[in-house]
Amino acid sequence: RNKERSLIMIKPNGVQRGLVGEVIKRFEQKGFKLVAMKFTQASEEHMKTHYKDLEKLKFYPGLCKYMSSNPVVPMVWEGLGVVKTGRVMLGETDPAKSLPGTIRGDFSVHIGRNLVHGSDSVESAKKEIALWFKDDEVVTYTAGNNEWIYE
Ligand code: DAT
Ligand code: MG
Repeated sequence: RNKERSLIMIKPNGVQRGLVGEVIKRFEQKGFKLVAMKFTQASEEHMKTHYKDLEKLKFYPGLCKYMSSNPVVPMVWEGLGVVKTGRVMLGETDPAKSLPGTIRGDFSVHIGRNLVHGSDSVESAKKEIALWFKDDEVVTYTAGNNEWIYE
């Protein structure tokens, strides 16, 4: 219980704009638990796999090229309802529809540069986590603040 996981990834523009700490801060302050993180530049092939569901869409080639053009910060966050709540914290896919207070609403303008990725279901989270992290790169530990976050 409370072990749901989501892949949250800071995109190349989040890294370049110095917003890595800001994104991490929001998930930390919410009370979610960081269980994996890396700083890496992915290959275009890797991004094509990550976004496989979108392969028929016109922006897919440009999206995969962009996402592999510079470093990204993929992370695994754990906690009660983290997939759904993580998406709420991100905002809508289109930053113009994202409310202030959300990450995309506060820090981005264009749909193709919306700063951060978040898994859209528990099932896709499992697939994405397996794509970005080896089993032993996801760390099991007890968070010291656990009893202050869950009843
Ligand atoms: P989300 O990232 O909110 O899950 P998605 O899975 O539908 O959105 O699309 C993946 C990414 O592709 C999205 O974060 C930004 C980009 N994208 C989506 N729709 C786009 C569009 N119409 N034009 C350009 N890029 C788009
Ligand atoms: Mg998506």
